[in-house]
Formats: sequence, C-alpha cells, structure tokens
Amino acid sequence: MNVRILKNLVNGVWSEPSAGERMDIHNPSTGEVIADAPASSEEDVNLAVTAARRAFESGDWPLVKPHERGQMLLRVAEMIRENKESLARLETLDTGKPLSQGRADVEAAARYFEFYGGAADKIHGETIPIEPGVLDYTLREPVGVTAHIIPWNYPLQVASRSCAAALAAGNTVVMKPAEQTPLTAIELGMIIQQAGFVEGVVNIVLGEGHTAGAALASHYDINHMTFTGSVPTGTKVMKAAAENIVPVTLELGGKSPNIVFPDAPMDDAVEWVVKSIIQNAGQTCSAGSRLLVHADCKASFVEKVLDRMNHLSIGPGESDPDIGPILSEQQCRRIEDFMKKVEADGGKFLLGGTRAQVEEAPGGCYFKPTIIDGLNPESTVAREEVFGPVLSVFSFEDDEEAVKLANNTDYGLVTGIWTKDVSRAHKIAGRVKAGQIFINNYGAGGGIQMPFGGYRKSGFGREKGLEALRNYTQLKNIALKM
Ligand code: TXE
Repeated sequence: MNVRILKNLVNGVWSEPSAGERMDIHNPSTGEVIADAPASSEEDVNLAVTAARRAFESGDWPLVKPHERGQMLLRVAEMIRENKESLARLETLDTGKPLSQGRADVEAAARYFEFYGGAADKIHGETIPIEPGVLDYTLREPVGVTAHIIPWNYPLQVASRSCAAALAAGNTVVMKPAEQTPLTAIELGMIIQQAGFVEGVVNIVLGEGHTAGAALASHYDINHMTFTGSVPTGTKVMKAAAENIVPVTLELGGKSPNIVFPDAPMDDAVEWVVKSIIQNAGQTCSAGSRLLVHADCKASFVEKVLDRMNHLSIGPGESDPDIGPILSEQQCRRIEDFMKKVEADGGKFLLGGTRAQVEEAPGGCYFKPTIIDGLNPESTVAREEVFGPVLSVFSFEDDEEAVKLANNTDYGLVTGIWTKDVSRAHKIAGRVKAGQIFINNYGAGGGIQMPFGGYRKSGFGREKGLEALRNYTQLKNIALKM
C-alpha cells in the first residue's frame, strides 16, 4: 500500500508542521496505514490564522465581486464532480464507509459549493422605515476569519458544507479536519488552489483535537467557530471560544427517533428505519437510532425490520457492503461498553450486540447490526448516542406517549414520523423537540437546502440552506439623516 505523505495548506503553500511531528492515518476497513500526516502545533494554527487574517483584511476575498466569488465556488463544484470517483474511493479508504455512500458524499460536497456559489450574490440587507428624511439600511457583511473543526464521519461533506457557506459570504477559512480522516480535505484544498483562489483564503491544518483543535478554538483572532463532533468536545470548544467572545455553531449528534403508527406506509417505513440506522454503520449524527412503534403494529413491524437487518452484508468499504467498519478500535470499544449495559438497563437483544468477524479484513473493527427491545426509557443506552448500527425499540399506546418518548433524551436533532394521518403528523411535528422533522420519509434525499441543526444538546445554529449564511455574516445598520 502506497502511504501518502500529507502537508498543511497555509497561505497557499503546502507546508510541513513547524515542530516536525507527524501521525499515522489508518484505513478502518483493514487497519493498514495509508497516510502520514502532520500533527500540527499551536504555532501552525497561528500561521494559518495569520494567513487567513491577511487574506481577509487585504480584501483579496471579501472585496471580490460577489458573483465572481460565486463563479469560483461553482468551479470548485465542477472540479469535485470531475474527480467524483477518485474522491469517493479516497473517502471510502479513509473512513471505511461503503463506496456508494462515499459517492453520495462527494455529490453532496459538490452540491454545497454549487448551492452557496449560486447564493454568493444574493446575500443582501434591507431598508427600514424610520421617519421622513432618514434613510436606514442594513448591510450583511462577512464576519472575517472563520474556523472549522471537522469530524471523521462525513469528512468531505461537512468540510464542504460549512466552508462553502463561509466563502460565499466573503470570509476566509481555517479548517482542521479530524485526525483520523484528513485525506479528502487535502484533495479539496488542492481543488481550491487549482480553481484559482488567492493564497490564505482557505487554510488547512492537520492535527489532533487536543492540540491543533484546541489552539484553533481558543485563538483570539478568529471571528467564528463551526464545530461538529461530540457534546464533551463541543462544550470545550464553546468555552474556549467564549474567552474571546467568538460566536460558535455547534452540531453535536443525536438520538433521533422514527415514530411509526399503524397506518404508516409500511414498506417505506421499514426501509427507512433500517437505512437510517445502518448508514455509515450508524456513525451518523442524524442516525435514526430509536424506533418508537405503536403497540398495535409493534410485533409485525419489528419482525420486518429484524428480517431486513438480519440479511445485511458487512465488509470493507471498498466492496460496497450494507455496513462497513467502525472507524477505530476505540469507537468499537465505546459501542461495546454501551452493549454491556443493555441487560442492566432492562433490554434484550433481538439481533446482534457483538462485533462481526470479517474474514477478508481481520484488521478492521466491524459491528453486527443490532436491535434491542425492552430498554428502560430512562436508561443510558436508551438516551445516549451509541454511534453504531444499534437500534433501540420502544412501544407507545397513544400520541401523548409517543411525544413523551421522542423527547426523552437530551438531544434533539431529527425525528421521522410515519402515518397517513396528516393532521396527527403535523400535531406531533409541532410538539417534538428536534431541528428537522421528516414525515413519511427520513432525510428527504439529503436536502442540502434545508436548515439543519439541533435543539438542546444537539447544539445550536443551523448549517445547510440559506439559513447557514447567518453564521457567516454580521449585520450592520446604517442610518443617514438627509
Ligand atoms: O469526537 P470529538 P470523537 C460523537 C459520537 C462519537 C463521539 C466521540 O458519539 O462516538 O462523538 O467521537 C476535534 N478542541 N460524534 O472523540 O472529540 C477532533 O480533532 C478542539 C458525533 O472523535 O468531538 C475532531 O476534529 N477540537 C459527531 C472533532 O473535534 C477538538 C461526529 C470531533 O472530535 C478537541 C463525531 C478540543 N479539545 C463524533 N478535541 C456528529 N455530530 O456527527 C477533539 N477535537
């Protein structure tokens, strides 16, 4: 296996980390080392922020005509599509995700650059009536240097989602990809360079969370911090940013339910209940990790879900199975620790619950698709994010109980509601504490146009859609006495 040697992108130059420290990057499917990446220090983060600051203050990016900024983002989208297959294979190599999911991620990345490229010249303020002789208007200005800490589960998608929005609004970027999955961020950096961006507009610093990540989050000269990851790390990032009065957008995962009524479109419901928990081996912030099913249809519905989950293929991402590997030994142990609590939490396994052995890839960590029934709704496994292909089943008797169960976690990211009774669906949608509700579908095909973000511990601020541009702009009010 060819080991790639990666570098940081700072001020338009591919650079070695200043302290010379490096780290191994593994293929989760096999455990093999696939790359050697900088383990950057605070000094490297300082250099990147300085470069982004210079590019911003010089006007190299914010003063480019908005439609020309948009055209450059559209060029990035085009180049992502031109390299679709190689990017998808790289994403699969780095994350272990099934190849078809890698391809979907690349298309989503292109869509983000396309969507925000189109929006770049439509970010405008308004006029406000005050009194005759006074002209009052607002300007929506870029915030400045934006920092982006990216997770390992959707590296290219999440990097594209926030960076494209920030760039469209005229900001400059410093990105720190997750230490486990830097490959496609580096490719994105190369595409951005080839598309002709001026040096310093986009900077990429590879490194670990507690060093490079912490240095970026606590940097006094950033103007916005976008973070996607865990609640404990999100808390640290928010505290660090607070020291410098830097606004944050946090996307912190969830424990999202699918609520199924007896009059649901059953085939679709079964398909999406399964898809939403096995996608990326359950390592998805919006995974449908809880099934809340009406008592009248519980037995038959769970049987269908079980039948589907019992016939899924598990294997290396490259072979495009239904379920790929878990990112790392550490993440796999985390899932196992949850599984050890299941019995004490009142649950029993209807399926799975242990690692899967994959003969052709003994070096990877794989987890069997798992269904748990009977958990005490107040227990840890019922309420915490497991981040594996693990579905917990609960039943309810009426709408009241369904809503109570749906809201019975600290998270609030996504909810799926499955019923043909539209009034009931809308009533429940109004009462569920979650940032995105899907009725008779789950995800609406990825919908990059839809605002996405959480209630409660799932975070705050919204990514995706035009709404995300609020993160990356600030409003200036100007009043003129004529
Ligand atoms: O996350 P971390 P981990 C959840 C999921 C998973 C758990 C642990 O439940 O099992 O988190 O994963 C950077 N200052 N999600 O430990 O630590 C880190 O380098 C600044 C949900 O990998 O949150 C990486 O780039 N940055 C999730 C990013 O934070 C720091 C996606 C995420 O890592 C830092 C991933 C620090 N002190 C995990 N420490 C989702 N919402 O989709 C780490 N980082």
